[in-house]
Amino acid sequence: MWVTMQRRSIPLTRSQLFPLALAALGAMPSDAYGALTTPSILAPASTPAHQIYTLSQFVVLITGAIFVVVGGLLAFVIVRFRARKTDADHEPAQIYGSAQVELAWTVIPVLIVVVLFLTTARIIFAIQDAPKPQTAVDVTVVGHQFWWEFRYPKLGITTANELHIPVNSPSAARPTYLQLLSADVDHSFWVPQLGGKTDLIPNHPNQMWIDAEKPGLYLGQCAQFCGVEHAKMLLRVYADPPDQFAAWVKAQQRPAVQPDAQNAAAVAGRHVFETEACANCHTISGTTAKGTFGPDLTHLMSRATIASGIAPNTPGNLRSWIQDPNTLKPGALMPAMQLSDQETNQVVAYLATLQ
Ligand code: HEC
Ligand SMILES: [Cu+2]
Repeated sequence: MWVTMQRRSIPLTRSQLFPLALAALGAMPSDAYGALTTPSILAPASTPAHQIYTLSQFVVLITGAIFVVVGGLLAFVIVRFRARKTDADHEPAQIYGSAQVELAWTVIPVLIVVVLFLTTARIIFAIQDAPKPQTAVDVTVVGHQFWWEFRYPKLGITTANELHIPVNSPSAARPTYLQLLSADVDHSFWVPQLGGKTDLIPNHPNQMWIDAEKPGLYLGQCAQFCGVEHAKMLLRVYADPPDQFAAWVKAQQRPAVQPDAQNAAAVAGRHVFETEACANCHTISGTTAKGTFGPDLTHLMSRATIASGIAPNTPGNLRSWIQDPNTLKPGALMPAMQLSDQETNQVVAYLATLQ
């Protein structure tokens, strides 16, 4: 998806419209990672998403029936009572007031609205009040302009932009409970296949939960305008089978890899990183870098993308990013650090060791 997103043209081109149209038809193209290129509300893969989808089908059914009845009556009246050449040229009989008809067109819509309201409220409470199992994974999500911080307080992990959750199985429920916070302005966490939108509001913690039913990558997006780069604040949620999730947790809990003394560029790169301002904004565990303004880079190389899903995590993109983040993501809140070419190469060599 981000291949399409890197293009900056605002009016949708035909090639961009095509996947959208396909998605609308229910035939949804997927990218190399097997994720739907257009995150779709029509392919739920989590309990809350299924409940929302079922509710939306019910609402479409009722509103569709209203459309058919109203549209049908209208078409019938237009045809049946159209002006004819043989019509007398005086007005037809005018009828004023009919208690029965007026009562009907007031009471029936009120009943329909009450039914829609009650079913919606029932689903909202069913999702919100679902009991939290002991085995649930807790994640604190912090929205930043324009990236996501993910902390697993019980597991002692901090990462960014790519959330890993265990896949759920009916025999061993393992939902993930998200505590949603914001470091600056309003953001909104939305991974359509996994659940509804929930806002991240400063000083107002919100909660939601998700439980992917099959392993895979689910894409999402910040769904609340939060500044110039809001559109490039993408979300990637990896639902891992239990053993893979356990392995990921273990790898993330390790402190950062120390660069091999043989790798002179990486050793020099670490020095540049620790002595330049990088260390004020980024954390790399086991070094003097303890900044929290930007993403934790301790296991940078375990992520497939950088800068909130906007570019693949390759040495080339890391280099462009460090030279000037604005080339990849205009408006990003990381300054161009004016490093020399040599320093940039060293820093990239160091970052590339951070498995
Ligand atoms: C003023 C604070 C600040 C400084 C200084 C800074 N960064 Fe950043 N950095 C950020 C922010 C904020 C982001 C997230 C930007 C976004 O995605 O919108 C970021 C993102 C990154 C990323 C991508 C991380 C990811 O997982 O997506 C890398 C790599 C990075 N910075 C490396 C560096 C290096 C190397 C330096 C020093 C040469 C540096 N940064 C200096 C704030 C800073
Ligand atoms: Cu946002």
